[in-house]
Amino acid sequence: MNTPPARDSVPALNRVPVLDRNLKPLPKAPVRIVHLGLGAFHRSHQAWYTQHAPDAAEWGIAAFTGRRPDAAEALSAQDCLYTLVERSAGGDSFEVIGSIVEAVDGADVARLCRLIAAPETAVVTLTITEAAYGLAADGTFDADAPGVADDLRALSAAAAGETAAAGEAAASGGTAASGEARVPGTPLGRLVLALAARRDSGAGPIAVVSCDNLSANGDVARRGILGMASAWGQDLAEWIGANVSFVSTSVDRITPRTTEEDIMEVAEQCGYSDHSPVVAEPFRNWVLSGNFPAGKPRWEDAGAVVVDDIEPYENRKLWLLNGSHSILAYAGQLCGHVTVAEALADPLCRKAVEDFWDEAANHLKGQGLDVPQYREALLERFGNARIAHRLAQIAADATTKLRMRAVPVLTAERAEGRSGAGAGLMLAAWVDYLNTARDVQDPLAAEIQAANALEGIERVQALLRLVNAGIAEDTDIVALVHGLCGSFTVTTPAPATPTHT
Ligand code: CS2
Repeated sequence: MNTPPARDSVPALNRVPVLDRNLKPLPKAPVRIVHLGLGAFHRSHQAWYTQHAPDAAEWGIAAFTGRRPDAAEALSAQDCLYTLVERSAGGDSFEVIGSIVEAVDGADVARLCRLIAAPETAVVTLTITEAAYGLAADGTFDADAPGVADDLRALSAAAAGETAAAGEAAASGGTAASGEARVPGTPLGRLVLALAARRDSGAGPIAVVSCDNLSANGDVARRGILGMASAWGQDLAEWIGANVSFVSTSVDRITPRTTEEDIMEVAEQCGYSDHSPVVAEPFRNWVLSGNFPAGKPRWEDAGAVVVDDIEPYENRKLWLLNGSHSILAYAGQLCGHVTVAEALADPLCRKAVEDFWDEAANHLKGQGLDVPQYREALLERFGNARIAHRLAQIAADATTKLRMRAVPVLTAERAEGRSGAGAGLMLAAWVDYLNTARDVQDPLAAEIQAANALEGIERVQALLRLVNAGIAEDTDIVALVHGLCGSFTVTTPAPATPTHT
C-alpha cells in the first residue's frame, strides 16, 4: 500500500476553486434554512439533497451544533465545505458539499434568534436525536425530561421581560447580568426562544421539519415545542399553532462515524486536506409530508418524495431498517460482533432479523411498499462490509428507539392473536445486553441502572416499563421476553457505548 501524504502537506479545502482542476466553484448561497443538530447524518442527507436541488443557489443552510462547538469549529475552518465519501461495495467516490454556508456553536442562541427572526429563513430542519424531543413513554410532553425543567424556567423568565437579558447571556455564553435569565440549553428550548423572536419580528410563517427516526416526527416536534412554549405563555403557543407548519419526514442513509483513516484517504485521493469528511452508503431516501408556507428547495427534483400519507413509509423504514439495526446492535454485540455487516453474517443474528421482518411485514400492507424488494435491498445495504457501521453506535438511546421499533410490531402481532416473539426477541436481546454493557448511553440511564439491579422476571418487567408501560403491565409479554432471554451467546463484555456524532 502507498504511504498516504501527511494531511498538512496538501492544501486545505476552501471555496476558492483553485485546489483541484475538477473542483467546481461553490459560492455561498444565502441562508434560508436553519438546521439544529450539525452531525454526520445531516451532512450526508439533508445537505446532500439541498446541494442537488436545482435551486440550490438560493438555499444556504446555517447549521447549529448540539452540545459541543467542535463540529462547527472544524467546518468553519474550511469554509463550511466538506467531502462526502460515497462508499459502495465496489469503491469510493468523492463529492465536495457546499450547501452548509454557516456552521455555528449551538450555544450561540443569539445568532439562532437572529436567523430565525429573518424573513428570508423559510425552513428549520432538525436532527437532534430521538431522545431530545422531551416526550415521556406515553408520548406526552415530559416537563421532567433532562434539561427541560431548566429550559422551562429560562423561557418563562424570558417571557417575563428578560428576553434582552437572555440574548446578552447567549452572546456571553451563559448567565445574564441579572444572574436570573439562563439561556435555554436543549435544542427545542432554544428553538422556542427563536420562534418568539420570529413572532416579534413579524417575519411570518415557517416550516419545522423533523428528520429524526420517530414515527409521526412532525407531531412529536409539535408536541415538544408546544410543551416548551407553554412556559412562555398561551400567546406564543397560539402563534406557533397558527404559523408553524410541522412537516413529518422519513429519512434514510447509513452514515457511520468518520475515522482517522477516512480523513487520510480524502487527503490522498482528493489532494486537499479535509478534517471533516463524512462517509455514507450510496443509497439515500427522503419522504416528506406537510406544508412549507415560506417555500423550500426543490428537494423532490433531487429524488425526495412528497406524499400525503407518510405513515406506511415511516413504518417500513422504522421497523424494517431501524428495527433490525437494533436487533443486530444487541444480539450482535452479545455474540462478539462489532459491525452490522459482521452481525448479519452470523446465522443466529440473521435469523432473528428475518423473523422480525416476517412479523413486521404482516402490518405493512400499503400499496407500493414492496416489502420483499425492500428486504432484499436491506440485506445488500447491511452486507456492505466496506461501511464499518459500529453496533455500539446504534445501541445508544435504546429506551426511545425500542419504543418505535419493537413495541408497535409486538402489540400489532398480539392484537391478531400471534406471539410477537420476533419483536420480543429484540427486547430480550437488549435486556441481556444490559448485563454486559459497561457504559449505557440513554436518557433513562439512571433508571436503567436501578432496574438492572433487580433479578429475574422482575428485572425484565422493570426494564420493559422504561420502554413502554403498557407492555410491562402485560404479564404474558413480560413472560415472553423473559423466556427469550439467553437466546444469544454472551461472550466478552460489550464495548462502551460512545456518544452521538
Ligand atoms: C440507526 C440509524 O443508530 C441507529 O439507531 O438505526 O442511525 C440508521 O443508520 C439510519 O436511520 C439509516 O437511515
